[in-house]
Amino acid sequence: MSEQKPAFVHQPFQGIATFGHQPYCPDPAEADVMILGVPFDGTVSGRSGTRLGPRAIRDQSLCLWGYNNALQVAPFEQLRVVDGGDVEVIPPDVVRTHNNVQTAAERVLDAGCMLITLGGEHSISLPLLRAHAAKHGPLAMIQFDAHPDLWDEEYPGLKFSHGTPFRRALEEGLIDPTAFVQIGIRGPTGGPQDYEDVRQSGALMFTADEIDKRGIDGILRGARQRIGDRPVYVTFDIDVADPAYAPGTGTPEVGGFTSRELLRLVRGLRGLNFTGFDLVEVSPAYDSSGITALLGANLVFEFLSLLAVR
Ligand SMILES: [Mn+2]
Repeated sequence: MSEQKPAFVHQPFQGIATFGHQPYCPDPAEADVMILGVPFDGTVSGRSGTRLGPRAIRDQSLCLWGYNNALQVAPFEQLRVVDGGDVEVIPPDVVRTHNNVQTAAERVLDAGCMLITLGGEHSISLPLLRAHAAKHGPLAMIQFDAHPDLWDEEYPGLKFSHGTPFRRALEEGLIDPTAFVQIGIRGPTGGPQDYEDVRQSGALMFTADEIDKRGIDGILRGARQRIGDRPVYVTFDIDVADPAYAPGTGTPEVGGFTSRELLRLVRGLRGLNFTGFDLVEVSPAYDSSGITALLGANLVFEFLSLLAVR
């Protein structure tokens, strides 16, 4: 018999709060996957505070460990995962902050390392998409979100904010509109035009209500059909979850998904040709018992598992 491994003692609250207790390492050449934080909330229109998101997610990630029984993989054993720290942000300057995010992301991708980014607000997906599209070409994208984030302008004359990233991404040719899927959209909008804009963008939109009509498997079937084997970026706004499961976010909308539904939706993406992930809009000041950040940390564990099972 081979020598038995020593019993693993899981001590969540010992040591420095890197993501999932993985080593801090700013060099992507040393890793398969890097976790980066972007503590930026300079453009939010509702409740601010997502700059504290990466830290809260890291805190809650300390309990993550071991084997993912649903996907049958141990991501931290299968992959060299490192925490690369945070991107430098300039709170009042969205353009310079976006440039820093893009530069940091390109550095990771150029080294052949996968990137999972913790926000921060949703505007940061734009520079992340720029970096990923520079490597892979126009991307398929799955957006988990209560809001389409496709506005032209949220504030008159300002093109970059957390309600506009995917309009800009479409204009810049970063997303292939024929392989763009939104899941979980709901809540009041400015008028019927907002949903009409989504349809005209080419996106396949699954509103939150469609889980009752199509079920989780129906949504997954539709999404997978749209995406095929194209390189796909996944952006996950925590407000896709119901506020009962994720109160700690800037723009909560009632009638959202449960944690269990979200885990099934994410796990159901198994086998897609992933290029990168982000998880945004966790705002700890409105959280209760850290449950929003805990859900965020667990979703990142699922993203890692999806990368590990490929
Ligand atoms: Mn969003």
